[in-house]
Amino acid sequence: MRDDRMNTTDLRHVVQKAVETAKIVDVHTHLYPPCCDKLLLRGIDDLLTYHYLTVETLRYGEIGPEKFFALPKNLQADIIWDVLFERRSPVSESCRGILTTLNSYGLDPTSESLGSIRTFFAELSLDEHVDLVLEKSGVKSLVMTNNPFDEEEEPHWGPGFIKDERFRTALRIDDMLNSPQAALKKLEQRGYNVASDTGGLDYPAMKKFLSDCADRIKPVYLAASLPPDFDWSEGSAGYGILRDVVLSYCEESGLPIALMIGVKKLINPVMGLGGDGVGFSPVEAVAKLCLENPHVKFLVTMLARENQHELAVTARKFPNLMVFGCWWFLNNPSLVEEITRMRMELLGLSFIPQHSDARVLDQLIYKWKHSKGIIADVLFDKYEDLARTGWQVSAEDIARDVEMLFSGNAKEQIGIK
Ligand code: RAT
Ligand code: ZN
Repeated sequence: MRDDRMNTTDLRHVVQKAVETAKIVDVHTHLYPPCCDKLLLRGIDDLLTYHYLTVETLRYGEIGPEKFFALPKNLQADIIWDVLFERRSPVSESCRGILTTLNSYGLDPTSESLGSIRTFFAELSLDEHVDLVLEKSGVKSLVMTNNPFDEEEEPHWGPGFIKDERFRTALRIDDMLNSPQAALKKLEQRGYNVASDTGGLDYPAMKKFLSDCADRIKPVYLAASLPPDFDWSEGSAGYGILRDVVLSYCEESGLPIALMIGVKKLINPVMGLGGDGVGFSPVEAVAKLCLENPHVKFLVTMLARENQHELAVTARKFPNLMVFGCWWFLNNPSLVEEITRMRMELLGLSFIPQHSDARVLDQLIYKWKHSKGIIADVLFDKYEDLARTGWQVSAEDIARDVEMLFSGNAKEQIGIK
């Protein structure tokens, strides 16, 4: 029995402080280091034209998607501001995120015009902006999404690309899994020897490509986003590539693979990045993968709410399965709370509760502020439940647990300090 008992008010205060000040390793974003300049989205127009907000705007039917997307970014932002903030209350999570972010800069969106908000951002240099956001959000390092077939990004993959240790790389291999023939064509164009007698599935060439990419950008993991019907059995889509290229490379290199499962791509293509949907997936595929590849580390997040319980139960059986984040359509307070509570009850502290998925630098501020508030509440409730059994946690215990949730577990998985 410990004698440093805390009353409820102190306990709440200690938990809140520990979470608020916790440094974060953000395991999945779409950000870029300052050296990529224009690739890194930032500021009010990028915040407002985030695809989560464009689709919310288009729902009101005041402008059609074709006409909307043909406009320049600042005019799209004007429309979004008008439709979602001026003429309605901005109650959705994505809208609230804009307000939290602006507040954190000391900007008051109820009195400030969009023009003066734009001026505030225009006066920040790129480096200042990055430093300010990382400081405000508490993000110590973050993992990007690096697609070797992205023609805008790949030319930046020089030595400068991996210099800034706050921005870690992840090799995104969707193209290789989803359209292997097209991927191999691109390999050929880049000078790889692709065997013609393999029906477009030259696994050694693909593996060599992965290994060359990894040598260039030193990823902390390989990653793929997968459809709801993703399966892992002989003959299923992408089975050979996953087994003989991706998992084989992961096993040899020791790099984990991050699987993001449950996205129905482009259920409405005209919405672009906002056009994807969600579907329920068979979690057995994840269990089989973990069982048959015991030396590979799997980081898994699933998009459907209905998959969360089975995924957490599956993770109890597999130490090589690390569940992470409340992804995309799940990153809403009610769902983050439900999922985090359930995961903690089933997995203790052995999960990575959240990632930001930020596409715009400034989003780190609100995505983490909102998530941290909920994770702190869940932790506090759990410690209170413990106190009712007579088990007291000390401030040191709390600091240790919080560190695991916000950075320790991630660092261990992806092998960074
Ligand atoms: O959250 C998002 O912005 C999505 O559009 C996707 O990028 C998703 O997170 C992914 O990584 O595929
Ligand atoms: Zn993402």
